[in-house]
Amino acid sequence: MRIDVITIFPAVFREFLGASLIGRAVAAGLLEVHVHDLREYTEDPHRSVDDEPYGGGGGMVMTAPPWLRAVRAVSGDGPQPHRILLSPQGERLDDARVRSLAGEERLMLLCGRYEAIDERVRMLVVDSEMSIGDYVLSGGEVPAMTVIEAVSRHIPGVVGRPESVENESFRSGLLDHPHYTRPRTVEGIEVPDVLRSGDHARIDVWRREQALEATRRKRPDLLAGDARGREVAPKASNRR
Ligand code: 4GX
Repeated sequence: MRIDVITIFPAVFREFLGASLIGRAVAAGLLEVHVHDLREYTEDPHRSVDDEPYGGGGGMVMTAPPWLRAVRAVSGDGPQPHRILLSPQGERLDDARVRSLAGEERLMLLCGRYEAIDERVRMLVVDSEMSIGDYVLSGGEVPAMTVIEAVSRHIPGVVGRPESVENESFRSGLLDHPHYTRPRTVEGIEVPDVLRSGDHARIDVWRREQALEATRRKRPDLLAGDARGREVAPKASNRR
C-alpha cells in the first residue's frame, strides 16, 4: 500500500515512520509513505495557507488553492488514491473502517490546522472525512498517524503473527481477556491457576468468560441487549 500525507508539519512524521512496526513495514517494501509539505504548493512569497473567514467570526480558515494544487499533484495520473480529510466533523474511525481502508491500493491523508478548511476543498478533492473521536485537536497530524498505524496492522506481512491481529479486541466483538507473564507473583497477586494448568480447553473457556465479563463491565455498548445480562453473544454488528 502507498500512503501520501499532506501537512504543514512534515517533520512530525519522520520519527514515527522510522520506528517499530511501521519502520519495518516501510523497510520491507510492504508500505510506502510519502509526506508532503502543503507550503510547497503555495504561490505567494509568504507561503501562506490561511486567511480570514468570509462572514467574519473568530479563527482562521485554510485556503483552497494550495490544497487543490497539492492533492492533484500528489495524486498523479495513475490509480487514484482514496482521499481522506481528518476532522472532527468526519465519520468516526472504527475497526470495520480500518479494515476496509486497508484494502485500498492508495490512501491520501489531508491534515488540516487552524479552525477550519475552505468548504471547496471538501467539495473538490476529498472522498471521505474521518474523525478519530469526539474531542478537538490542534491539527490532523495525530489523527493521520492513528490511521497509518491502525491500517498498517492489516497489511499482510506487517504484523509477524497474523493471530495477533485476528485474536485481538474487536475481531470477536469483545474486549481482550486479561494477560499474565512472569513473575508468577507480583506484590502478593498470583497468576490464576487455570493459566498454569496446561489444559487448553479450560484456558479457552476461562478467556472467553473473562473477555465477556470485561466487556460487560467496561463497554456494555458492544454487547447485544440480551448478552448484557447473562447470554454469551457480542452484537452481530461487531462480529466479523
Ligand atoms: N479527528 N482536528 C483537524 C483542523 C481542521 C478543521 C476542520 C479540517 C477541517 C480531529 C479529530 C480534530 C482538529 C483535526 C481540527 N481540519 N481530526 N483540525 N478529532 O480534532 O480527526
